[in-house]
Amino acid sequence: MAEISIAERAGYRIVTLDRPEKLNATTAGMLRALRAAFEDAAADRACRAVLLTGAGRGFCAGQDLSAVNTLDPATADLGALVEELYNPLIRLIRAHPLPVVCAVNGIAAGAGANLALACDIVLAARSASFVQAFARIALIPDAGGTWILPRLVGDARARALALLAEKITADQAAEWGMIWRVVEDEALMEEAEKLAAYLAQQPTATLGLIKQALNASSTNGLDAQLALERDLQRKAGQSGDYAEGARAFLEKRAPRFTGRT
Ligand code: T3D
Repeated sequence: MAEISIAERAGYRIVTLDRPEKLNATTAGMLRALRAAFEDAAADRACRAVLLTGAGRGFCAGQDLSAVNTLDPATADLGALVEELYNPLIRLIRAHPLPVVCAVNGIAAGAGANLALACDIVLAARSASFVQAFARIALIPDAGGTWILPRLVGDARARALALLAEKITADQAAEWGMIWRVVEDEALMEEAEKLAAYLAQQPTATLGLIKQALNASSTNGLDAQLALERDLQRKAGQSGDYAEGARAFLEKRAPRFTGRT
């Protein structure tokens, strides 16, 4: 069973984690389906943004822990699960050519929190919360958490969040720069869809280049980053969308971007 649902909209797709009775805790099937959904979106020329959210009262409670009863610590290899299921998904979202919006509708725990934080623009409902739940069950933050958290909130806060596994509110997450914005619960999906629809009309190929540059900046020195900006700007400048954007500005009209290079 896929355990996600996908809704088509004009120019974008909504991917919904769909196991509400378990707060959308992830299973192997769900993680594989998610990966396929992001790959399909990247391959579809009509799709120019992706919106990820969760069904029900939670966004995602992290890895489904129900299989732990059959776990044999002597032979367990959670590293294999992380390598096969989480790592490719997180890499895919970070490097995705399209902008990925996340609407966090409720609790985002463990890998569920880090799945949300891997997205490009994260909105959260005022009642949502985030918890790096891993240490409570004697695991380390995965799904990119140890990489992305310190970059978003700084080392001191990342350490406390990971070591204490304390839940923080959406307001606190926004104040710390962990997410983009908090919106009232009842307005979350409307705002998130508005954002995805807006992005879907922008020069999306260039937005993909912007993501590429920002991703590289975490490991590049200034010289390497300047060289990358030169190369990516060359690509951006050769896109029809640049010509259209500049022409529209001069003609004092709204641009009509195609999202192609
Ligand atoms: O394979 C590996 O383990 C490696 C990868 C690890 C990645 C990870 O994500 S590790 C972290 C796993 N997640 C957690 O530790 C969080 C566990 N859940 C919670 O702490 C709480 O459920 C929440 C704080 C998220 C929400 O609390 P609350 O009180 O709002 O809801 P609840 O009553 O605890 O949960 C509602 C139902 O969802 C409940 O089922 P039931 O009793 O009504 O049938 C609960 O058991 C289920 N549920 C919630 N989280 C999980 C889960 N079932 C399985 N796995 C879960 N992670």
